[in-house]
Amino acid sequence: MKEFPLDFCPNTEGIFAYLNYLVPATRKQILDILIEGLKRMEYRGYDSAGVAFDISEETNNKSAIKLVKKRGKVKELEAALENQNGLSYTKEYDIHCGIAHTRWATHGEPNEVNSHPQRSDENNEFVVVHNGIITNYKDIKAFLEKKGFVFESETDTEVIAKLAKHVFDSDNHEGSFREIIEIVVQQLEGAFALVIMSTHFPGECVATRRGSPLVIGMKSKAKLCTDHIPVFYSKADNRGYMAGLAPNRMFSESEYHTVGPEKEVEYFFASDASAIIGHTNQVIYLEDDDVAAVTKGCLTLHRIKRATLGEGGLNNDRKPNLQPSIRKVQTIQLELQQIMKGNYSTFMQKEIFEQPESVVNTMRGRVNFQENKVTLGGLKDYIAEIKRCRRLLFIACGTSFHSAVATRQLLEELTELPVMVELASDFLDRNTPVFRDDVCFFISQSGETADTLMALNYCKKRGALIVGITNTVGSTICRESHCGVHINAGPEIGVASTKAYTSQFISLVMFGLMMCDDRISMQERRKEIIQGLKKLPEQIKEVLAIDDEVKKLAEEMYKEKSLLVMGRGYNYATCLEGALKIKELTYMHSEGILAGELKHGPLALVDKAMPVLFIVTRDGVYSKCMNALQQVKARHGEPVIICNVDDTDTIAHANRHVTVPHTIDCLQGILTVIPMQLLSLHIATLKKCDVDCPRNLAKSVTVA
Ligand code: G6Q
Repeated sequence: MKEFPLDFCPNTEGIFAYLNYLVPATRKQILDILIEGLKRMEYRGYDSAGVAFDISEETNNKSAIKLVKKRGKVKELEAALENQNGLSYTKEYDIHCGIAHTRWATHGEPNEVNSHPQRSDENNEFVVVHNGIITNYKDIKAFLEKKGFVFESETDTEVIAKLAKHVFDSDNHEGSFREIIEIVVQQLEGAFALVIMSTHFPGECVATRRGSPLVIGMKSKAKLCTDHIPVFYSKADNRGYMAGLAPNRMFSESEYHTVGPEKEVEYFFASDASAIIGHTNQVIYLEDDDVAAVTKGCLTLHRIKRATLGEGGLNNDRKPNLQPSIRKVQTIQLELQQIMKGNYSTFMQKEIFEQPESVVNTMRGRVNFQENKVTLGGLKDYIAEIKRCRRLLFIACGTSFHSAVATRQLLEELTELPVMVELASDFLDRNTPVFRDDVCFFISQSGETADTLMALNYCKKRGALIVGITNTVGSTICRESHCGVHINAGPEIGVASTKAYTSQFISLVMFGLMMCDDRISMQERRKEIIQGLKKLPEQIKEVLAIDDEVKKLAEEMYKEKSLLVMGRGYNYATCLEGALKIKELTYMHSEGILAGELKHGPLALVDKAMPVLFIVTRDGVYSKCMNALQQVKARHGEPVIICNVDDTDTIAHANRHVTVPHTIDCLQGILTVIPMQLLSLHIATLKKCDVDCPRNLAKSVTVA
């Protein structure tokens, strides 16, 4: 399976683990808690899920762990758990550890084998759930394969479980669970948060993190013994493996108790507090390289190296930064709902307001603003072939199609190649001729849209080079492409696409810039565009700041039956995309109209009663747009105008207006689309429509 090089992968998976100690719970209750924990993190976006739990009851009390994993949504996993033959759901456990995970594929496509938990062997001696990316997993995998381990998945995570077994077996089963995992994590490079359990240490678990969040919730009828947890320091021995405990003797592990010896307690481990807050608000946030262990109900924290000059750096008075030897128990105040959507009322609103960050993630590691260079890792091996191609075809559906319309003019300019932009369904209906020296781009947020995928297969069969532009790692379009680009917008939950559109738009602009990086005549233009990209995050924030003005517009418009959205040139795509947003969110008729086409028919629609929204910014077609605006006004139209800040000439023609910052012509569509996203959101809210799940629509149209 082809993987695009990942310059940056949003860390969105979900870890959840539950350990009850002297708190009786039936297997059903335990599994419900694990599933509920995953559901609380569904907003993070994922493509598969899995759990691991103890089945020593069914194995005549010989410690054993069962894994159940499913591709797809948590509800599929839940259904699979309900149909496990031979498992008792009423069996009660006084002590039990279970771990669960929702996966957002980074290495290996979304399927059961690649889902977490990942295991050490067929006996599930060590099973682990992991967020993040182990960057040196291939070296570790090669080392373990030499030791006779046989890998079953394509994941990086699997090396963690197998390495734990290797260490356990190498130490003749002497070390504690925590010491084994401390040795394991010292071999890992990259970002991770993980929770691991083992048949050798029933009722125990170890958790650690480096660069990926992990929070521990504590719940007990008994009052917590303390409002902080001491950190025990261990030191690495000369074999790179653990020696005994280090000098920190503030507390001895055996003496220290979170809630007192032999007291009932429950622990919850999660990627974020949203999965815990329903159980307890007493939490500890692990810090990088903390290792948390629960043994006999007691939670202890450990660090492998005390902070040295190099590790913790220097504080203000230039003394070594020694991490404090405690972690405070904190009380989270947030309500669950607030965490999942932040302070936003809907996921769509959250995703609109995430755009200053998502555009940064899209460009991260790809645009060098100092040297005005652009590198898309997933295309660099193919760019020479693409430069020699006969033509570029961009094929997509809906909003993704609009991102291609938005960048067509710029791509023609920068590549000097014929550029075709096609709706996938129509492209297939026409049996469009495709040739071996064509390069076909397939743009898809979900990477699963049936029409787009069928068009991809149609072009692939005809020998064209296939380039995927998607937001979903491991998606079918990802896998079926020869190469491609991840837009890295982060998971988009709202059915109506917003941040994916602007990230697709920018990804295509970056492609165009890459195509002409060696063209002397284009260096000035390239530099202007790259510097324009650099300003976008702040300019997007400026546009988001007019949300209240847009809301007022929505209050004046939401009872209307139709809305015509007009513009041309670089803003034509915004008209199409804005009209689509209005349609799919508010169920109001809306139409994107090319202003140059007005007198060829659409002008007949214009009168005093017909709502018109006109997008006009200071670019090469400004005067033509002003002519069209005059035509609308002459028919007693009363256009709402989206124009540039300080464009007093245009504002003079407007009945009402909102303004956006000025940017380079080819990027203006990123800023003019945002008022349209906000307008559709506010009208939908006023009309009490379901913003995140509009009627009749699905987030990914996987059937043609
Ligand atoms: C737009 C909708 C829809 C979507 C298409 C293509 O707001 O989300 O038009 O853009 O269905 O979906 P993909 O981008 O996932 O292929």
